[in-house]
Amino acid sequence: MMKLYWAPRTRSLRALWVLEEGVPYERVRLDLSAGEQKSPAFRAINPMAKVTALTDGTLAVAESGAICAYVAEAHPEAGLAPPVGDPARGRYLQWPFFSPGCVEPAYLTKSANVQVRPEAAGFGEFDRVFDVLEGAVAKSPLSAWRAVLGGRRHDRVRSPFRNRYL
Ligand SMILES: N[C@@H](CCC(=O)N[C@@H](CS)C(=O)NCC(=O)O)C(=O)O
Repeated sequence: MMKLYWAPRTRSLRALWVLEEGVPYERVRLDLSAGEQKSPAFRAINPMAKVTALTDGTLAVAESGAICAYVAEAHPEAGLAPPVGDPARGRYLQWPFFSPGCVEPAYLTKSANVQVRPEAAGFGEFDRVFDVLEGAVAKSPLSAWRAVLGGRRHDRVRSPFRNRYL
């Protein structure tokens, strides 16, 4: 059985959400304020000492986007991702990379008031990131998640998930 190491109000929510869409798994909650993410036992799973991480038998995967992709591939019967060869797969792969690659550095540089040349920054500039995101969402309110979930499970995104984990 897959085990997800998580903590509330963190990036682990991405992986938790995908698992909640219909894959059997076990949750292991870490207390970040107590430093449980820095324990030797957890560092053996994720040497970055950060949530989130997933184990599946003897293998371990870290990085929330990678975990989402791993879960979808390990459980094709759950219909979480467009199969290889499906034209929807391109957009499906785009969004898990867009968050750590564009959204997070855009927020971080803005909140730290750091100026970067748009040509040098992978995310360009803050407003461009959110224009692109809003454009995708405007096409269809759930388009990003539709992409992530392969257009099949979007009817379930308003599940009790929010109340349980946010
Ligand atoms: N790129 C990683 C980010 C992991 C990350 O930054 N985790 C934070 C919570 S959102 C964390 O564990 N912070 C606790 C610490 O650094 O001690 C992912 O997407 O999984």
